[in-house]
Amino acid sequence: MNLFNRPALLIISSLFFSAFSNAQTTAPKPYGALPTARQLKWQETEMYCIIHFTPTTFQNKEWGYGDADPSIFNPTKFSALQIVSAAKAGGFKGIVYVAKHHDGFALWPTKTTTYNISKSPWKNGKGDMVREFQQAAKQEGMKFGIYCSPWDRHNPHYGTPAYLVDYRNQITELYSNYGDLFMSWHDGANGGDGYYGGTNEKRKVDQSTYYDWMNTWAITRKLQPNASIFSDIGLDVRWVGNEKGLAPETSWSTITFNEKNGKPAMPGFMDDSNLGSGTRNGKQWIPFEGDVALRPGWFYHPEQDEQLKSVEDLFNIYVHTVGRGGALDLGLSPTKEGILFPDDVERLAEFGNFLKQVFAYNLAKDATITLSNVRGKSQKAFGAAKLTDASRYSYWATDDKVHQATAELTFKKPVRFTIIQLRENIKLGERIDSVNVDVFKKGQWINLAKATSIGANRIIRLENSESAAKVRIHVYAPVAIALSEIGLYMEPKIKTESAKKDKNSYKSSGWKVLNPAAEITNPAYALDDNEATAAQLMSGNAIDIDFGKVLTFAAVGYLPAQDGSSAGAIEKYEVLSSNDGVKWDKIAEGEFSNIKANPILQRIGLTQPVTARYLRLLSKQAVAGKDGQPQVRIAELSVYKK
Ligand code: FUL
Repeated sequence: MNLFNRPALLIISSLFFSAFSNAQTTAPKPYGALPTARQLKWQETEMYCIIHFTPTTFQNKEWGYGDADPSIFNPTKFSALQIVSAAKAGGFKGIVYVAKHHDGFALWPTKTTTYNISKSPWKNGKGDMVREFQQAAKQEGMKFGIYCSPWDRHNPHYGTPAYLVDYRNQITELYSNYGDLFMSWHDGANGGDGYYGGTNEKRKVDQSTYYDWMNTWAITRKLQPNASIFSDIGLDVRWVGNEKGLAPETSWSTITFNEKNGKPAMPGFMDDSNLGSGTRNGKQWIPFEGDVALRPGWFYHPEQDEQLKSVEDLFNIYVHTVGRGGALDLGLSPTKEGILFPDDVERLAEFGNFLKQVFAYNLAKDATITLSNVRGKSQKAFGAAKLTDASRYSYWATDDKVHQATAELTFKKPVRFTIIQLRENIKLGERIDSVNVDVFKKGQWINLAKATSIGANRIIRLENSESAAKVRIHVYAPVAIALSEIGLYMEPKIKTESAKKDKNSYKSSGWKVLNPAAEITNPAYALDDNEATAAQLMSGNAIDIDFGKVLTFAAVGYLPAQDGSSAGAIEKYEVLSSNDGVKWDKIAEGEFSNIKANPILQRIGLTQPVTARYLRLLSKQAVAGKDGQPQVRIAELSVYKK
């Protein structure tokens, strides 16, 4: 060989290789809709708490009507720090404070309405709750966000253009004076009856136009460019479609919002059929938030002190929210004293500790990972080490033409795990269609689990722990893969707290439903102590019960159907009692606030105990179902001694 030709050969070959590897070591082209920088920060937050503490707390209601006297708002032990630090101990990274709920009472000294905190006795009218929470969040190193309800049951102008001016001034104040916000939170519960300056009437708004959201949100963007805008159809974050904190198995971070009656979707005005699932290859990157309260309701109710979610409930919710590519927004409810109930503080700490234990060590770090393809053969840029470095944005990538590939994890000895965690590098979009997780057993690969919609985070939680020395992740995508993390974790055992039954509830054995058979289907289901079944009123609007003997009761309970649909849930009710089943006396009436979004047990406290043999629950308004569906559904009816 001519020695002189060697350098030339080297140059040619290195030129060839660098051209080749350049083509292969550049990042894959982004795919589909992409998150903005603001949304990336939000995705990284993963868990935050929303705090409801307004005069409604003092009324023991879920929705204030707008007529509460400000003098009732007077917490005696208020400590924002106690609340915020409990959230932090739970592993949460931010808080959203409800600066104004549907009752219209402003928790900060605003110029926009006299119905505000300065009229309360708390701190002699010199207090500012929004400031208190902002400062506590700052002190604890938590992010801070604000919820200002668009629906306002106090404002006399609600329903007219003048209210929109007030509302915009409110968010302008809130977004100008309380530092950098990570979230701007609105909901879609709008219009209905209320106090409205003493007129006590029903005001309906056209939710497709009334709030002129695009221009209203322009204020948010200008004043708080880093705040992710949440609503049921938010600009940055969407609602998951229920208040249970549960996203469906497949939940894409991209979505195409469906138009309704030819008009663009707006908060409270939409076809909500794909809120949970999102849309594969949807037009926009708008991942979901799952909101759910630690207690059954968003506000504190002493009768719910024994109904806190357990650590298992909370972890299940975590897996169905954070573990499905969205965020968990957990509702905290301070008591009238202005602090969290001690059990709530304890439960948050238990949950935070549990999470720490689950994710303490990624077993995948102990594996040798073999990849079926590595982009440009560049282990350094896109190889196995990227999969366990706990960085969301470093990633294993395949060549452009390779749309399915495997990552094989081999351990020196079998490892036991209950959780498989996967993340995509979402800066490059939601690329993966699906994955199969296989384990090598008795000489062959066996499928252990499958998943779709990976996105920012996907947690597959196994029902039973699995032990294997070889685990394979098989990934399928329409383009090159960009997977950033593989995690295997073993969760510790949880002490299961059994749900406590209300001791004050009368036993329903021997009770009878009196309605004629033609009116009601499965009447006994309303009294069978089984939450999974429901009696259905096919016509008429009342259910009549005979206790078989005279009872003295101080409260009545109504549980709407628990099958995930709120159709047939009573929204406005009357309760009547009778001693002969002929002459009836009204003993209570009112609304079951928020029952449509959160169909939980409703407890009606009577002004004084009633002694009677017969009970009637009358529906004056119920959540409409599809045509032909029952008018009213009743999973359980109960009465309580206290
Ligand atoms: C809903 C409201 O109607 C509830 O009262 C609660 O504030 C929840 C977080 O949002 O839309």
